[in-house]
Amino acid sequence: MKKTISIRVHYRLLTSIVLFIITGGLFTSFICRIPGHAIVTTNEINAAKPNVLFISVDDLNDWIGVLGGYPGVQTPNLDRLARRGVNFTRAYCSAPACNPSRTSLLTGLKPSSTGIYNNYQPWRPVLPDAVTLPQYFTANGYEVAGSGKIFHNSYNDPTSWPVFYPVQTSPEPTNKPVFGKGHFDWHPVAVKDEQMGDYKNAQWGIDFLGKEHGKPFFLAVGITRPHLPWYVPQHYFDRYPLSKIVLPQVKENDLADVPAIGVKIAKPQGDHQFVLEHKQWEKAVQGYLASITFADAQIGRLLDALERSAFAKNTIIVLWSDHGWHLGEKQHWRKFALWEEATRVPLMVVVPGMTTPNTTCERTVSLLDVYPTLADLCGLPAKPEWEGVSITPLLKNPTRQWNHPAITTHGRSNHAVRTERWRYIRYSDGTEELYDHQTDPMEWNNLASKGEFTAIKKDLMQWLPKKNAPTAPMAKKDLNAIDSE
Ligand SMILES: [Ca+2]
Ligand SMILES: [Ca+2]
Repeated sequence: MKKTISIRVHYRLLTSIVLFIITGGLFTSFICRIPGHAIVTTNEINAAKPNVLFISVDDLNDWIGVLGGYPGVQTPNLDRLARRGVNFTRAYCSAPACNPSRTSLLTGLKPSSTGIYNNYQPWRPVLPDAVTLPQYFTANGYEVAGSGKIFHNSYNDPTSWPVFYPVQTSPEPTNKPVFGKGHFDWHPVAVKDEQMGDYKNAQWGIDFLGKEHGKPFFLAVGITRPHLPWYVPQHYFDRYPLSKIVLPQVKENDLADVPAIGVKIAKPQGDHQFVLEHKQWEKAVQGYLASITFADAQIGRLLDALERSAFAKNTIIVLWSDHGWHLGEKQHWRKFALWEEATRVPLMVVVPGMTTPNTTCERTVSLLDVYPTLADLCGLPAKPEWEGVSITPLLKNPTRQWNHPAITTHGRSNHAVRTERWRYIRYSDGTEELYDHQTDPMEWNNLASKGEFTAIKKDLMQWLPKKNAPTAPMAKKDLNAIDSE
């Protein structure tokens, strides 16, 4: 009898251990209280699997303090986040538009492999079997939740989110556009921060962080500003008096040495001419800066919430923007181009126990690397279809050698290859641009036609994608698509 009980006890114990191992010890949500300490949840106990706070910002270029794109920009929260871990100074998007950039990051696939190049291409019908980053975390035992703009607005993926709080709308001026055209517009709105959509989407994330979680979580929060229109509360505009606005440097005739497709992309007779004719350049720059500082404040609220939560010490933070933005450089506005301003993005990563505070990494990395990196950091198995590489070695040692140029694709067969020194662009008709960032950070002098750079070009060319997938079907004509068929 005694023996039977003992066997039963052992059997129960064994079953519990097996279940604990199978589920990663996460299926229970018990709470224990250690005398003199705050409540400790299973989440903290299960230190092997960190949580992930995944923050995306829309249309934010390098105009943040730690990237130095605009002197005097006020981004105290982005700066403090960067200083908590590794700030990547040469991070680039896979595509300079919302939908293709986000689809690439969230599926781990290059635009040139999927044919998702533009904003009006529903990506899910093209990639019915793709396992997205949130899906992969769900499949691996994570509690996954999203708030705001993660996928492109029109093509959010319901199957990716067990829990999702959609993009909230923001108040807008009654007589819009005020200074611009369409949603290419900028003006203060007489509302409190609390009435803004991004405030509400960040708040949802803050509330999530304030709750108990029995499993490790993957929380994605997408901030929509500084995406157009640049309508944010007055006090953000007040921080950037018009008299102190500094305009981007633009070289006269900069487009003279740019191939025809590049000139078509820049469209100097479009937004730039409009801005000049209506004397809006300073005001537009002010609107972008105000929108950046507004977005920064929402990110700060989220970071504060994480810091005061039970998850502060066991949560990886990754923050990225989907692409950059031109505000007149090369007589171009918006994204939709293969130059530095449109392709360079903020990317900062904090990994407790791994990254060193105040670290800068100058190696070229791609947003394509985010998916394999997060999987790697959380101990989840790599999948052969992923086309990026885990940048974990750089998180451990940001100055190590790294031979992975960043590739950006804009429309079919138009690519940019970025190494630490060079930007090489090749368009679908074979025309080229080559810039030496050591001497020409503004990309003013196209060296592609000069004989002495033949070997350098040849070296850069080997990184061009071998496959250029046909353009996937478009739901409607995209005026910003360079290869609208
Ligand atoms: Ca965007
Ligand atoms: Ca030029």
